[in-house]
Amino acid sequence: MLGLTMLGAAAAAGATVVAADPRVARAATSTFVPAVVVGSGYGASVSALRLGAAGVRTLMLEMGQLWNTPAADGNVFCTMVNPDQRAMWFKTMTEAPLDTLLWLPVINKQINSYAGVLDRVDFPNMKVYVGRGVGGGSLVNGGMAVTPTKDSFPDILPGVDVDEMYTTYYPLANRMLGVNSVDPNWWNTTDCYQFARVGRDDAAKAGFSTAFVPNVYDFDYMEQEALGQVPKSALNCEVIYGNNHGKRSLDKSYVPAALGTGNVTLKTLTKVTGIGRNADGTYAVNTSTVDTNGNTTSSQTVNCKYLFLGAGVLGTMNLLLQARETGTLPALSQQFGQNWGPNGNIMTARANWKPTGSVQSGMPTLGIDARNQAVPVFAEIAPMPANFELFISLYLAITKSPERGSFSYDPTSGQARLNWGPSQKDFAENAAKTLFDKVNAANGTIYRYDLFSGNRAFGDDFCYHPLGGAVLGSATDMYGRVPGYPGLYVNDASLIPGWTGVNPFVTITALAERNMARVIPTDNITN
Ligand code: FAE
Repeated sequence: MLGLTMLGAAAAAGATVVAADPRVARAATSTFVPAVVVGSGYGASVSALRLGAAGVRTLMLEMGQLWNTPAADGNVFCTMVNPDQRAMWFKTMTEAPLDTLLWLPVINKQINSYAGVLDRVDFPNMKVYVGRGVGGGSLVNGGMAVTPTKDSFPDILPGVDVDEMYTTYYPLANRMLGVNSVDPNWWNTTDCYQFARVGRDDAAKAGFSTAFVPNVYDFDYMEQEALGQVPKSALNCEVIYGNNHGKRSLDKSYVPAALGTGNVTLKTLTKVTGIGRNADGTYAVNTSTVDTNGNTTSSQTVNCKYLFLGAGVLGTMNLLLQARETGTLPALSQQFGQNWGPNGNIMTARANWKPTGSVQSGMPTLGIDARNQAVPVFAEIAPMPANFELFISLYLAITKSPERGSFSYDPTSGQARLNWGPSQKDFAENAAKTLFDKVNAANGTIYRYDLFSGNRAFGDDFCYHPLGGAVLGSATDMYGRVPGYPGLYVNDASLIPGWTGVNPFVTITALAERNMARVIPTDNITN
């Protein structure tokens, strides 16, 4: 794997002298670039592309690595059934969401500590999964690219122009991300979606309909995998530790488009450790660069006129709360850190007596659509690829839970800490249970208690979809601008107040596109 990588034509220009705010601890070396984007996930890569396309010299800083170099086994990523150090971000054990199988600790494996692709950040009562590397969550996610129903949108992002989103920004996001749909004829006959057909039939028996969902995985490629014509990825147990083929993650869409403008530079394995403001109104961005073993190789302060935070909810919260509480950005409002939600995520599994298939595509294509219920639920029918028959029906439910958490700053660790109480899972869990109790009753099946530690039927203490903390129109203005700090923007999942009704990345992307289309011309963002 690459160590430090600088890509793109527009390396940060030479040092510019600024009158330093004494509260911002500076690195020995400093440089200036007009715009800095923190992170390289959905919000960040949209920001970088649109800045670059507008001619603004921009530096993208990503703490993970660029995943483009095969390791000794010839593959960039490892599989889920045979994980190694590439799986996790500086962990010595993998942390797959299912703890055990038949109560046996056979799922997670010991690994070497390394700058791997999946991270799990643990807080009391809630563990948050995130992707690490160029492309952020797009590297590890299930690729489900779902546009919410127009009716539900006012509840998702109150105050945002619905028509503009559905006529302009959702179509743009879908096009840029390379969203495509499975051929229903192929889906109906292929072995690798037997688990989904069983899930559909079981739901129908309980009176629930299902809906196909698009994906960014190339379904033509998947069909060729099934025919044995190309190297397998979705059909080779690859998802949460990365896909070697087939998936249009951001490092294959937005990020090369941003670099292709000639104005964007990407620096990897480089973490932003603190932000502050200089006396001349520019921002000071402190960075630390590591090698793949975690050894610090350099540190630098980058000064910029425009600072876009796209570090994902946890990364953006860390930077903003640290800045507010240590006084480097003291005027940040108390709204930063509020209104966090896990998109009502609950995972559960049923013990099926019908075979669900020994070969399962890692990419989900179908959801149980109970969005018209008193408590709306959209339950993705998830694969559990293992290369042998498990008789398991697995689901990730997205429920409309009103529960919200908040972040506070922990001065000891220098990190934002998520406050989420032990009973805050209950609403979402009850909504999922109401639905799956009916599915079980209609099919003569029961829950699996052997997959989540502590004999639990519900994985209710982790989420894949963290949302909120810097909510649009509350912490920021309606376009992600940070009040009191001209030139400082938030543009990632932190803007969305806790729930999107479906899987969130198309909404994060569309919203980021909308925000950039407004702020670049209106704020006269130039070099
Ligand atoms: P995100 O993609 O998280 O990117 C943030 C980036 O910033 C990361 O690359 C970080 O390494 C980097 N970063 C953080 N802090 C710093 C720092 N201080 N300095 C430099 N870099 C930093 O942000 N969503 C769907 O819509 N469909 C799915 O099928 C789906 N499946 C998922 C499955 C899994 C296992 C996971 C973990 C997530 C899944 N998601 C899915 C959620 C989706 O990936 C997530 O909502 C987005 O990735 C969030 O996008 P952001 O732009 O907020």
